[in-house]
Amino acid sequence: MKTMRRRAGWWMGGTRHLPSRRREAASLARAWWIFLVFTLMMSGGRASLADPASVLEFPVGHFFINRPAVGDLDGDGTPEVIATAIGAGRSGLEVAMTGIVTVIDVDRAVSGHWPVVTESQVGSLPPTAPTVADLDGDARAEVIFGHGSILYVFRGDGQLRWQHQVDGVFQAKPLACDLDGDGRMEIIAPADEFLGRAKIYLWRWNGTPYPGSPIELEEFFASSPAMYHHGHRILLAVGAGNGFTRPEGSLYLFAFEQGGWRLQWQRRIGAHPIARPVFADVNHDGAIEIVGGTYTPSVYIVSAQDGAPAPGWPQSVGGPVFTSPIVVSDGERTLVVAFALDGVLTAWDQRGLLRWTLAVEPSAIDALTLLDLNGDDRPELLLGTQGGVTAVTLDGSIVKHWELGDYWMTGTLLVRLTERAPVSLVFGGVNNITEEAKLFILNP
Ligand SMILES: [Ca+2]
Ligand SMILES: [Ca+2]
Ligand SMILES: [Ca+2]
Ligand SMILES: [Ca+2]
Repeated sequence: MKTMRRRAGWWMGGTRHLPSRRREAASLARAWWIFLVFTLMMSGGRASLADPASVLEFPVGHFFINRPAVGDLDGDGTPEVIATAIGAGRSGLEVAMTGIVTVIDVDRAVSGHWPVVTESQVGSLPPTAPTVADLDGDARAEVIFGHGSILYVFRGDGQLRWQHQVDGVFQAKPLACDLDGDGRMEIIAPADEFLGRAKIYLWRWNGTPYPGSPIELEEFFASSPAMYHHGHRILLAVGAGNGFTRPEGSLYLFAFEQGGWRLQWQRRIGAHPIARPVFADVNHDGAIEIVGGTYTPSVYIVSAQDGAPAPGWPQSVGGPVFTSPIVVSDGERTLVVAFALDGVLTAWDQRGLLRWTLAVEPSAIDALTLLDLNGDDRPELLLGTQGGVTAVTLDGSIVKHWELGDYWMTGTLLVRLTERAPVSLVFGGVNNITEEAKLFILNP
């Protein structure tokens, strides 16, 4: 089998075997990790496979790393890789932590002021995953993220452009989107408020508050928001809940109309719809659905029109669903794949009929990415696991596992680092023993 041959031919120096010991995956600290790593669904791509694989590793902090982001920070036409992690080490009883943002260019030294370190925040909250977008249209991307109660916007050269402090805590990856079509992007960032109400803040590119900001939700915690352009309207979906021990939770749908957000509907959905929602026409009827996961644990699909559950949904799974489910369709057949905290991947058809389940590592708690690894025009699923990265076919079998040592990996990002380069897999990992955070660039 082609894939097996490739697997046999793959080798990398210094690789260790997957540890047989499985730490208590759901320890509180790890639960925070899981809770905080919200990620984007990736669109499909194609890699050219050449043996052997090579891997580059860059130290970027300690204890925690988010799924990296990519963007052209200096306007030279090639992308840089951006990672947010915890910056400060632990010393004695110190609990204040900084965030650190590191920028990597694989070909040359990065110019500018990177890495940057944020102000200390009390408690061990890590920074959010970074959003990289050209806010002001000068062809140089800005880096946007939250740490503690502060939202930061850095220019591509690492100079602080602006920052804002709020009452709540930023824990979900912000969004950047041109809401009003003026060619400059707005920022949408949810902030959580324990025993209060989560708020969704909106700012213009230059840091001035957007009219109608913030939008208040009823629950404490908000998921990373998802945006969808529907004709001339922009839809915003966000899940919200009151933590892991309380049953309340809602999915909200807002539409951007006449310069402001209007609530279309709010739907009670399980306990804490924590995975970032996904817009997709799951059943090919031309009407959009919203797909997501909850802490309950379940996977839901509802109509974007009114929030009504789609026939056959929700479906129960064996553990909380922090990772956005992925919807794959070949035009006729649709597969909805979700990953739960018990380490099981589950695939259903659009009506919720079970297609397959597959047990992988329980620590794989981040994004699912699609990549056509072997060029057969059917994508494979890529996911970060404890120890490396795993590729799974849409039929539910593991075709490849890259072992990278005793690290807890984030989800993967597919990046063409230069115009002619093949696709690289970019992801973060935290060492299980030393707690060092690293950025990995794997050329498969
Ligand atoms: Ca660049
Ligand atoms: Ca810019
Ligand atoms: Ca705008
Ligand atoms: Ca539909």
